[in-house]
Amino acid sequence: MTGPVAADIAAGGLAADAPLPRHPRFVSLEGGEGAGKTTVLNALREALLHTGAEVVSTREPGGTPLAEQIRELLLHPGDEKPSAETELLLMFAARAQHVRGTILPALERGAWVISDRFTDSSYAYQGGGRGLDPAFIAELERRVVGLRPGLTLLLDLGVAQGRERTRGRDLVFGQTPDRIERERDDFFEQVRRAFLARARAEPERVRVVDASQPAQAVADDAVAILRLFMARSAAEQAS
Ligand code: Z5A
Repeated sequence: MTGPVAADIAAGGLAADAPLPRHPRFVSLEGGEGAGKTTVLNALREALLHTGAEVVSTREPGGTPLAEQIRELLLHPGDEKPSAETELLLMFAARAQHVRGTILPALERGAWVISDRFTDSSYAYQGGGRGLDPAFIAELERRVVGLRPGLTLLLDLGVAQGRERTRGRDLVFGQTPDRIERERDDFFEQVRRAFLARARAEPERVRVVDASQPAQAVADDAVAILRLFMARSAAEQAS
């Protein structure tokens, strides 16, 4: 991604006909609840640190102090239920801050960025799950975000299995499900379908990993995909 593109983002978005740039050092992790993003994030981070790279691990919603406050509003809002539109706009408010405050500065100084969720989650949860118009989400993505990851790993897992895993974790850590985690299974089925549709639409960027395997196998698959992606990016740069 070149300097002018970053400047365009900072100035408030890209021209309507400009394709969204993919940054080769920006990796996102996506999937339904309990898919195992935390384990995979740590494995990718280790693999990158071994190459001597600086690695910034971050998450959405969140990733800056203000964006983390927005996360609290989103996941623990009190008695008033946000509308689907409010939810979407808060996700993008957090993302606008995250991109400018954390992601772009890290990429510009040469670091790798691994984000636990990014814009694909908005297409899946607010588009697929809540039924909001993907064209509206695309417009926000263009105006507010202006970039896509070079690589997205979609950890795909059945809804029931994901629920079982998070229930086990919540029991161990005494946690209670947040507002979105309390949605019904059909909501999460729609989310899963929307994620898989994104992988079909952009197979080169969005790579599906079978997250029903044991944790080590999932992490190994993810690291193998990252290494292949890095080799391909290096070959492209050299040619
Ligand atoms: N959201 C949205 O709606 N729109 C957006 O644009 C964005 C987000 C950016 C974020 O909350 C919520 O915001 C999320 C989407 C929405 N809502 N949901 N649902 P979050 O970050 O707190 O939630 P999450 O991303 O779904 O996290 P999660 O449920 O914790 O999933 P995970 O990070 O993938 O799971 P994990 O913590 O790595 O693993 C869960 C448990 O399973 C844990 O005990 C592990 O030890 C275990 N595990 C992991 N892998 C395995 C394997 N392979 N086998 C067996 N057990 C495993």
